Amino acid sequence: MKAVLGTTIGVVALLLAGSVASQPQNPSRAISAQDSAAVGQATAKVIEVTARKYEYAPSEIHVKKGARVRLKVRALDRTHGMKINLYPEGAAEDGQPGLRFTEPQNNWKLEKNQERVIEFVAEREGTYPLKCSVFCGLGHGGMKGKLVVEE
Ligand SMILES: [Cu+2]
Repeated sequence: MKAVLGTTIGVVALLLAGSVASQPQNPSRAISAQDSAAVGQATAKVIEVTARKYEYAPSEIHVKKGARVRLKVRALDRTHGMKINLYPEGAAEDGQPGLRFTEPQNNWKLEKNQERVIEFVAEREGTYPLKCSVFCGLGHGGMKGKLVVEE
């Protein structure tokens, strides 16, 4: 009984020690995450993109692998959309996506004249097709662009 009690106390002590030990780590991790976010924001590559019937400008967006990218997208003439592939052309569409978006989505509605900020880290090189995801007229199916992540 004594041995069991001793073990129980030992386990509780370990758990307490563990939680105490892990507490200082949590704030520091939060701080370092904030710092890297701040650094990321400071170093994000900002690219302005416009959307209108039936094209994006620029139609090809080039970024460097590893870059944090902030697209500022604006629809000029009516509502459009932008859906960006998570995987590069030719890659198997499973596992880690090649683009890591800060929002859990890869498809945005673009209201006319409202700037939409789309932010991601370009993790894997390749060509990522993007296209309009809101029906906008006869040419909608051809409203496409490319995001090219280069080594
Ligand atoms: Cu469209």
